[in-house]
Amino acid sequence: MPGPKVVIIGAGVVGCALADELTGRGWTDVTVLEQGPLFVTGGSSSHAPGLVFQTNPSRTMARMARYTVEKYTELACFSAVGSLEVATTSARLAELHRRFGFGQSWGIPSSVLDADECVSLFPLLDKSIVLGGLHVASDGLVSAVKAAEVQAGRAITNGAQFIGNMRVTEILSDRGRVTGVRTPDETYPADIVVSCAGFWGPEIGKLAGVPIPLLPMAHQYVRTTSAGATDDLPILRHQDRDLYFRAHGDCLGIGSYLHEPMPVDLAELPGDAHPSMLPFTPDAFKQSWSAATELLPALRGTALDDAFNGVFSFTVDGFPLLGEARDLRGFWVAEAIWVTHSAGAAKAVAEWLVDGRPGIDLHECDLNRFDPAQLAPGYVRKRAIRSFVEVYDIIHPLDPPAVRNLRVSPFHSRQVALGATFGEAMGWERPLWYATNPPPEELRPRDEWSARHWSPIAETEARLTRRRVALYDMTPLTRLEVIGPVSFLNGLTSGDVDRPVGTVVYTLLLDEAGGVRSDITVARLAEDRFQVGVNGPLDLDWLLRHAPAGVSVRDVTGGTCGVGVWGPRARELVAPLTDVDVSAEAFKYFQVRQGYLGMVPVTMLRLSYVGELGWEIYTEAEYGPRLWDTLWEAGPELGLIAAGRLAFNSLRLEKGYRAWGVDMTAEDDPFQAGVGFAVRPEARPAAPPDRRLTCLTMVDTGDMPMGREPVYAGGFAVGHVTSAAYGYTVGGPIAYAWLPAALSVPGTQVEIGYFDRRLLATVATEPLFDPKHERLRR
Ligand code: FFO
Repeated sequence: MPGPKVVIIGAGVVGCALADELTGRGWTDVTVLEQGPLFVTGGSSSHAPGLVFQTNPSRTMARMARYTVEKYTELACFSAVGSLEVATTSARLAELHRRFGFGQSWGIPSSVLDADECVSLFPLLDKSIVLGGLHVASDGLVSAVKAAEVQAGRAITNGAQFIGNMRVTEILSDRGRVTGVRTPDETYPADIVVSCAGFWGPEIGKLAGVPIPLLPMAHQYVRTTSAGATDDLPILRHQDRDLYFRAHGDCLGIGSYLHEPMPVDLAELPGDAHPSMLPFTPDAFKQSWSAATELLPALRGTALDDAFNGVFSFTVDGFPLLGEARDLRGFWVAEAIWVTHSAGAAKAVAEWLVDGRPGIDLHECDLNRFDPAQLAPGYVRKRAIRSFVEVYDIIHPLDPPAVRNLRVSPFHSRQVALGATFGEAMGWERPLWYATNPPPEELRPRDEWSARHWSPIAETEARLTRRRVALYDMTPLTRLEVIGPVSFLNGLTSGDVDRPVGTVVYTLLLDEAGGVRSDITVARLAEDRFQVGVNGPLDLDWLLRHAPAGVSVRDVTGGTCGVGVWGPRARELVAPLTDVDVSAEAFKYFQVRQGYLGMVPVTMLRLSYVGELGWEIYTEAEYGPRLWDTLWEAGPELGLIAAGRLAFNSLRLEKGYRAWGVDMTAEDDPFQAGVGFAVRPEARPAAPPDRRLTCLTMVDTGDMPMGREPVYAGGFAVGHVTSAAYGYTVGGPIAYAWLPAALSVPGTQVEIGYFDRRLLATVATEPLFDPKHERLRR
């Protein structure tokens, strides 16, 4: 069985890697069409400088890079010269310690060096400006064209066909399924078309009617004359000045991101052999040159030998675009992938195609991860340009993105009036805290990094939620309306959702291998009508993919809104305002009712991600301000406050509630992740999990991890932190971490790596707060 008929568009390093990975898995009917010549195609691979730095905050990106190194080493296309990132500022040195931590978390060994050690690795450095460095011995250099050629060669041996100078001019489809591609002279029928067109992706996307949110940009690369380099020099980054370096024999190559962003209009690319190598703009390089000579004084005696502005892909969030288009089945994309991740991304896509699921969690890279608003060309452009500018910047996980106020809830003006500081998620503005709430009288110390985009007011908001009642904006939570027989949802969920009308069920979407694709709430509003609370566009995608004819699945998030009204006084607040009987007997935990709140028609779900009595109250957007005001005006006697995401996150961690995509992904099964209770009894495994999402309590030193930090036991990295927050009402910092089951035993002592510090932590019995769920059920 040769597998389905596959056409790959593009024979750059990604297209070739994919052809190799597919044919290696027995899908041998693979045709690769390349608009340029083979294998110096004229795309980004043809001029890629080939530096591979594996360290990345993302575990998925780090693992794709690690596989790329392993594979290209095996194929003799990789030279493991190692890498060195130098720090010339104390902030950068701290950042290198943080990056060392990512390496520990993801299994990429590295070490932080002092200035002397840096110079002995890279003798051309001016020691007087170097404070230290990060050395990754397994990083190095790959020739992208050679890697493409070698992988193509193996694919050809296994049955693939490569055709150069063959431009795809049409994508053929029939009733929402791809059927082939056309070139000027020929038609190539196909069951599956994978666009590996790199920065030309948006053009191919247009042929298919599929928006491809990437922006081609030029960046400067030069080669010096003889600079006293040697081929064994590590690759070098000088992030404080947006530069990188590699040896070419005794010359140096210098890449720069220090210049103004240069977005490229595809229509204006030269039609010659190197369309992606634009003329060098020497003026734009002046600053880079002076920064380069400052770091490497030997460069002062050299000249520029060869220089160009090379075109490559940028995306809004820096992640690649992988997966199948939602609206054109069989049309796949593997784009915005740098050489660094080429083989790893190709392997994941090949597994996804052949096995039906990628071997690693790809939610950060999924083509369908965006809300429609995030596909707007202006949005893509603005955010991609920011990605370019910030490529080597020290990025805090809560730093605001380039585009703000794209989506605001109907409560926005009320929140502004209350002094909200907003964060952003999926285009939505979300209050982090409200300045009109007072900070606590006694301020606890907090380290500079975790104190960014944070306020001590979070403590007040958390405490008052537990003591009185608080309003949380739930509008950004993705909500789907599903209309159809219950068998549809019931076939996709881990637990039974065929419960009486008026019931809400917390349940999981599991993939074919039992991995947690999402955790959702299903509220049965009528026999065949459901409101489903999910974790974003990928869940919509999953339901649409599985929906049979006659079932309607619709994202109703925009156009509706909602508040969480939570705290011990929630019932006192809501009862006088609504015709719904909210007594404990009539409206139980995990039930849903519809009625009015004041004059506003509402759907009320009795559940709480913060672990308190109360309701999520939803309505149509036009009633939003009235909904908020109705609650707010009734609030003063009860001490109602508005509260933000910082308090929310602290409270949910006290309660042990998982955040999908952060604490657990499709790589984890429900029992490892601690949500096995949501799985039907007959589907539970016999063997206990080998690793567990584990609750840790920490000694309060003022240091507060943010997630992704390594966890050490016996001197070795044994796991990583997923989420952490100060638990105000449990009286100390909390971290959740993945640990081997043998260590996931209450009382076990571990250490969390945070910058250059080790923080003591102890495995705790969870949840830390209200383990009997008494507060929710009263
Ligand atoms: N849907 C709604 N309506 N509200 C939410 O906050 C969320 N989520 C995600 C996505 N969907 C949502 C789901 N996460 C619980 C835990 C995690 C959740 C949602 C709810 C929860 O209440 N768990 C309880 C009850 C379980 C049960 O009785 O079956 C528990 O674990 O004890 C927000 O991210």
